[in-house]
Amino acid sequence: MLSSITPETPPGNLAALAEDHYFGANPPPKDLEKHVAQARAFIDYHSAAGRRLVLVTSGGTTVPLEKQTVRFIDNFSAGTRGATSAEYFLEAGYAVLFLHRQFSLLPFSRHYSHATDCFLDFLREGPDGSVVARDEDAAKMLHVLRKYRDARDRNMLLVLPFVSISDYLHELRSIARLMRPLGPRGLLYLAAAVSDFFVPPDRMSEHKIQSTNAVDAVKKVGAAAGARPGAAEEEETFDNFDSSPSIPRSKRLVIDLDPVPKFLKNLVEGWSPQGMIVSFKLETDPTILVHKARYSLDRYQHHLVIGNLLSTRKWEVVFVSPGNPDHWIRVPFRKGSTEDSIPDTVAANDEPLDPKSLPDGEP
Ligand code: 9Z3
Repeated sequence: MLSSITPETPPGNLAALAEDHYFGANPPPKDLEKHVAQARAFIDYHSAAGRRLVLVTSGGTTVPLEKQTVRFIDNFSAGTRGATSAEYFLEAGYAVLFLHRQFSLLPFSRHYSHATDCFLDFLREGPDGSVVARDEDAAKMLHVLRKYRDARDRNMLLVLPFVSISDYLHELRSIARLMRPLGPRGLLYLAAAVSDFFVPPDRMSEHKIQSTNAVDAVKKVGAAAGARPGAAEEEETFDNFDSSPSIPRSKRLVIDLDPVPKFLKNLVEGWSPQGMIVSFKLETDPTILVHKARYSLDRYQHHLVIGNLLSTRKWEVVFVSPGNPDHWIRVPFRKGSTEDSIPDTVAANDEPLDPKSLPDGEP
């Protein structure tokens, strides 16, 4: 497919070709059709009610090293920003489609999972062998429980999981396309920590990558006993990179990754052209954060990039939007976190942000 690219190919066609190539080569997650059916019903329901709907993506994407995946590369994200933001969007009246990394934090239950304390620590034995919340936790638990029940009973929250980077991209593309009829009532809030690199399927081992060559002997016996000629040799030659001066080649694992195509352009121009699109930019080097966020905005022409640094993301973020000066939201040390301010600020601005309307988060 990519062989049809020439120096004259217009940039728009290049993006479409890269999209066809990526989605053709990387198989969809097995539950994609089921998820699409659930997402369609959810979007149609809220669209008919004239409600605003936000797709919140959350958590890290894995990069599998094997097709039958035993090992994968992962990242740090626990899904705190996504899960917390989802609660704020519900509070602001949005229906929330929560596309999250399987087993990462979820709205509402996040208060009692992945915590330093086990959820059982919030409970005690009540009269007659019943289980009740501890007195000191009961008020907060009741508050969270009511919000959770309300969201569930009013069909305001749909939770769909992904695991790998390709699962995530397949799900994102399908859901973003379904959101098209919502026009500007659809908000895409892309907080998931998306891998920049992956192993393409044609270079991925089918089976668990071996750390010793003990299996070679078994294969040779199998080949000698009548297996397809050459099969053992093909397997043996699976080796994903070059040579090392100190460690024998057979003992090393060198991982050779391709860049994940940047699909934000396809999202903005094709999948959901009228939706309001908010992306996050994560860096560790403070000297490049704003520059990278601005670059992303200029390149993809969407509505808002929220920049954050790994080490300070809970206390400060920068809003970068077209035609506006950079706007920092900072929360005082130990007085909440940026999650408390971001969704309200975004929700208050359906259209390109006016910095005058942003809350002053300065300590
Ligand atoms: C973020 O920057 C999120 O704010 C965090 C939230 C992942 C830092 P936690 O889950 O962390 O609360 O622990 N998300 C976007 C990261 C990302 O992958 N952005 C891409 C990039 O930086 C652009 S879409 O290139």
